[in-house]
Amino acid sequence: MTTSGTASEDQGTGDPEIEDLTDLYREYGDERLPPGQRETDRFPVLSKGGTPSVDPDSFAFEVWGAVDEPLSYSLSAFRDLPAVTQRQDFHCVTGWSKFDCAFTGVEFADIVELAGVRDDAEHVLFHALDGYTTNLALDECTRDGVLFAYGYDGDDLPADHGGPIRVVTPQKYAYKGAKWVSGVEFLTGKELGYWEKRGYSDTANPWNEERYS
Ligand SMILES: Nc1nc2c(c(=O)[nH]1)N[C@H]1C(S)=C(S)[C@@H](COP(=O)(O)O)O[C@H]1N2
Ligand SMILES: [Mo]
Repeated sequence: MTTSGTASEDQGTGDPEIEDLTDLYREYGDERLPPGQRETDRFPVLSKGGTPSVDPDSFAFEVWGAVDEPLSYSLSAFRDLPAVTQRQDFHCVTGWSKFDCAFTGVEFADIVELAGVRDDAEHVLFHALDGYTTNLALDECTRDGVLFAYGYDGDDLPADHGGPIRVVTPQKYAYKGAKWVSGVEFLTGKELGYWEKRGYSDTANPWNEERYS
């Protein structure tokens, strides 16, 4: 049913540059489709408000908090960082899942290295240009698949889907992936994000149906 394997033996698209992370579910459950989800071929847009307009020339991606080296990147500097392209699945807490999304971007773990994240950092709060925030434990963010993505299916990430940069979290419900992400704050103590403050799960594991808190 699913393809698996390393990038070099990729069977899904035949593109050796694309790393296949669609078997990541095996760590969490028996089925690729999490319980209570239905698969869709579309890629619906789900936002709490409208799509913010972003000026690519003044946009800055920032990293701050419990770090030795706070960072600030222009969009072009961010796109010059080492990047990966991964095929991964996308699970919205409202019940739809989209398989085989090809996202290109910077691995979260690379940002941890670049910023010199301190040993006492245990949590992360993502900040977005529409005022959205979402939180995760740091050790969840450094797993394979968590990207600051700026490409989708070989093109720039569309604005409705969070361009210029969004977070993707294939092992979590997609509200953990901030669209229009403007920065990431490393924290020693947990702070809840927008939906987490409104009753959605802090941990958000789809294979355990961790939808609400
Ligand atoms: N900044 C921001 N990020 C966000 C949201 C939002 O409203 N604002 N919605 C979240 C939710 S609930 C989901 S399911 C996904 C939807 O991403 P999509 O619109 O690309 O499908 O984005 C998540 N990230
Ligand atoms: Mo969602």
